[in-house]
Amino acid sequence: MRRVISLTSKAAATLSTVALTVALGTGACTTGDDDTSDETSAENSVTSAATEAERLTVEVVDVLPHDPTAFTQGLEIVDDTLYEGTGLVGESTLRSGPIGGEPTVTVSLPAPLFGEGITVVDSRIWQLTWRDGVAIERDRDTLAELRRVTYEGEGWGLCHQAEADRLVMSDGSPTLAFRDPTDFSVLGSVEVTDGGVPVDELNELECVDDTVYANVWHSDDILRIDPETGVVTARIDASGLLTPEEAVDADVLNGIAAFPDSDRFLVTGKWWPKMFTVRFVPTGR
Ligand SMILES: [Ca+2]
Repeated sequence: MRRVISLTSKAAATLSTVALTVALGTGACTTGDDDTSDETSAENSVTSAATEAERLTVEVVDVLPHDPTAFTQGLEIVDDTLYEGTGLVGESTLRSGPIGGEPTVTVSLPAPLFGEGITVVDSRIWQLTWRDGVAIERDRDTLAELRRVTYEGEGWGLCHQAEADRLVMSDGSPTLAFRDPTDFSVLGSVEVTDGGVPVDELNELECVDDTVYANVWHSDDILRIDPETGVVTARIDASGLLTPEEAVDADVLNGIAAFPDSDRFLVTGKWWPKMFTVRFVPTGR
């Protein structure tokens, strides 16, 4: 059964960047002069920084259980296995297992480490920490710690671009850093902008081919980003997934994992009781 989540004003109300709200305006998709722009295809990605990002919403395909005690900071699917990193001092973990099932492997991060984004790189996993300046490399199967490297600044989201063979890392600012997946050294960076306005608080990331998706902290928005230019090509409204009752004990949306070779994504949030398999579709469909 499919259920379409309609666009609400909630996402706009929770945008952390006021200037961004102004830049976006209040209208629907206005990527051209065509009056039928509401039907603009998701495939017609915007390529110019001067053009407004496409407006998309989520179509729920399936609902799966999620550990409501998991303060989700990283979510990724590889070969039918779901990897989830969680945060908070003394409660941080990395876990792996079947999608929608109980984790089969769980490891804890000792205090004072505060777990953040994760990503799989071949047989290894990188796990960030928030303000500890430490990235932990782990064995993908056992999740056992292999080594630690240090970095400057905060760690938020992380994903791996296989073709470019580089990590993409967020730190709460509008800047995405590119890092070497072997030694974690900085290879470069890009500032993310929407309509020319920098977008900060980029959080959990997901790399899909040459595109990067990012949750925006304190909002229900997911951004589709061209990492070469930093341009936001689509803004996806993922509000309304939880019922008001479910949302009472839940924190923000955070966690996006692409199903391999599919147009579907798994999304969840911190302390959310559910995960949602969704497709991104044009608003108003
Ligand atoms: Ca992810």
